[in-house]
Amino acid sequence: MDFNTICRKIKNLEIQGAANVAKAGVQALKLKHDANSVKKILSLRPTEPCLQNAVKFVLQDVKKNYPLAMHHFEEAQKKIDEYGANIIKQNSIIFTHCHSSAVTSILQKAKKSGKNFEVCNTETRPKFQGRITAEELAKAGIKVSHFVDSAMRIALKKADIALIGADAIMSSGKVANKIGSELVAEVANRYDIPFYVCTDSWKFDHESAFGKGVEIEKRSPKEVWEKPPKGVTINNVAFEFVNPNLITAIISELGILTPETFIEEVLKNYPWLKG
Ligand code: RUB
Repeated sequence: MDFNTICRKIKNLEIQGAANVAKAGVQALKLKHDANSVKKILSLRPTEPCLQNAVKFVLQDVKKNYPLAMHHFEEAQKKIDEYGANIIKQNSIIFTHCHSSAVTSILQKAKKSGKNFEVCNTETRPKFQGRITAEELAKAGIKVSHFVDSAMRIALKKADIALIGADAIMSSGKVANKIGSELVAEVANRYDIPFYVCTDSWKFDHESAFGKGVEIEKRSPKEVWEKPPKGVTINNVAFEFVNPNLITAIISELGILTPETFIEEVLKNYPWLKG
């Protein structure tokens, strides 16, 4: 793919999910890294710290660090798969929302290692990323029950654990992910269902892009309602924060850790993410 094609696909969500966006972003960076191109890449999904962090890392030395960044993503996911697949119990039900490559990769790994389980997932309006999840898992031979978003409580009540992805992890331990994620967390807590966030730790946002006062990404109203009646304002909020006290643990390449310990470990392992 050429530079402009990658940028277009990130912008219009043909490439979606924080990790895929970051990987595609650094591929674009490898092709073009003059000041304007860098600015363009960073502007595609401005509230995705994984993209921002990966670009920052690669820009230090494009030739040397591009392969290192790709290697990081690959190796981190292998570890996330190991840790995550271990917590999937035989004959259990897993709930997930939206499409997270970290989550689907864990589930595929668990299936390959002989675990038998079922997944309940929600369609995730307005862009229906839940369908990508359902399709991917079904192709891997995993049984999937698909629900409309407003049936989330019913779907979740059936589950033994909930797994979601992350777009950003703040220094406060708050996790940003697709709209609906804190609702999942609150319902899970109400029914004592363990709630895990599955993520590459490069999604840590030291500057806390959202917390800095930057608004959470609001996408086009047209995604929700093509031609709404006059007087109706569409609020297409794409993400929300999950409070750390609702999170059982964060599953990353650094292990299965509470949000607080996760932040400590990220800063220990990747000091360059601080600045
Ligand atoms: C996708 C989304 C995903 C995270 C994590 O939103 O919220 O849960 O990005 O994904 P969108 P991953 O479709 O708007 O990008 O685990 O693949 O990084």
